[in-house]
Amino acid sequence: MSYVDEVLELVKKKNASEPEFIQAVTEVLNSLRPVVEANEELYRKNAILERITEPDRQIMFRVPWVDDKGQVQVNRGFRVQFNNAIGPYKGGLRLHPSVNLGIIKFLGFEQIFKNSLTSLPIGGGKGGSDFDPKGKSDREIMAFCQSFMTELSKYIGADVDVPAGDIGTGAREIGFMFGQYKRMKGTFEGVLTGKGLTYGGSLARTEATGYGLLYLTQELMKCHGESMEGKTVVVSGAGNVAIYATQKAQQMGAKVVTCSDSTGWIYDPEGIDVALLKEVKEVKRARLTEYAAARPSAEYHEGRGVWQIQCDIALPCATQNELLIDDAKQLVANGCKCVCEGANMPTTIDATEYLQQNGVWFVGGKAANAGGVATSALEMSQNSERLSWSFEEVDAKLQNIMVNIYHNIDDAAKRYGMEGNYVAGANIAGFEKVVNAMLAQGVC
Ligand code: NDP
Ligand code: 2IT
Repeated sequence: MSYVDEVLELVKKKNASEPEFIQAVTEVLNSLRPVVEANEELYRKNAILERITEPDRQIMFRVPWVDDKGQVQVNRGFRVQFNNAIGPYKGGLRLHPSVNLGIIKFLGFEQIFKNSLTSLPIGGGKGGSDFDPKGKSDREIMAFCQSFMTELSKYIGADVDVPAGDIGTGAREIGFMFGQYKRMKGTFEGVLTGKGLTYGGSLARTEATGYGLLYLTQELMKCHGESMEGKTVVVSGAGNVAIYATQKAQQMGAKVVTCSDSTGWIYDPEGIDVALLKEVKEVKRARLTEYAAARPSAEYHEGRGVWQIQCDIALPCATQNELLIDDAKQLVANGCKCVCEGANMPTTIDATEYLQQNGVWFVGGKAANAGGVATSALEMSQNSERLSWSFEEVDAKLQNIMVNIYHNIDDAAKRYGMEGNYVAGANIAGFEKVVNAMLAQGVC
């Protein structure tokens, strides 16, 4: 049996109840086959694949908090510190009722390769809780965040592990958590990113994931002799990534005609009104029905359905496994040319393969959504030097990083005879740097 197959078997056996983690590892290891085969003896002797698929540590803890009725509630908190070969653990905190250890592990595992691709010194980690922020008052959110950070503060630090936002965790939650960390530790340090601008946050971090996704997509289109101008774009999600992806796509001259949330989706043939979407989602924290009610050109549909709309470019920006094989078939049938993932693992493995086999330019989240964490690393740099850079300076660095990521993954795919396979290119380019660092640092 090949080394890759051996380790895949082992990972499946050891993590049998974690389907998302197995999915993420299967995708990565399968695409690393040519690199592993070229270095099989060295990697096997050093147990590189066993080590990279086993987190340094996984922390699970109770999060008790009191709701507005005086009732004590209990959630489960997680932090998976996966790999710090190239820098302190770095990755977001997801607050969503679906969160479990397997989901946090898949996200932490992907973060290793994504963070490596940014070219900045950050390792891979992820955390969160099965807490559901929906419908909670600001006081309840604060009570949860304070309790969560009371325990998490024991394991993180500006040079140890630097969490940030993800689904359900935005500026409000980061603020409450930062305040509690400061109380627990008595130090004002860059222990979280995505902070408010008045206490160490970076300009352009809010926009960075969505903007970065479009900078990479634009470069991909350019390298195929195309531009964003006049293209029809379908976006899923209506959160941080989706909103700023939509905004940047429109600034580039494309028309974004959909968005979605956990209950339904919008088709707006005149183009999504970003100011209205921001008002509904960022300010009112309301359902998309409110968007439809305020916008005569928009249709609201219950359930899921954005992938059935005709488009040139599809940008999944909501959550994992939201673009399935039938959606991939529909996209291809409708003439979609390009799919770039704003979310983490939104496309299933069979859907990814179908898109690739049918000539769709497909860039996975590890490359396409790396702009968020890259800008987090820029926030860490600013915190370290106790300075703040202008929006233009951060945005220019972000653009540069995303263009470089595209060329690095394209080159890595070509080096291994897989031109156009950006999934393999991203995994290989991300892996090479981490492996070099692991080998240099010995058995640890
Ligand atoms: P938000 O919480 O801001 O938004 C998430 C959006 O997706 C919401 O519109 C939400 O609907 C929808 N959604 C969430 N879960 C589901 C579900 N199970 N089914 C259908 N819709 C769902 O999160 P982000 O925009 O920050 O994150 C979106 C994706 O991007 C995630 O995969 C995240 O890991 C990834 N990502 C985020 C980065 C960041 O910097 N924030 C960086 C890189 C990747 P509703 O409004 O109803 O809650
Ligand atoms: O998935 C991701 O890359 C994020 N949620 C952002 C992580 C970060 O540390 O900014």
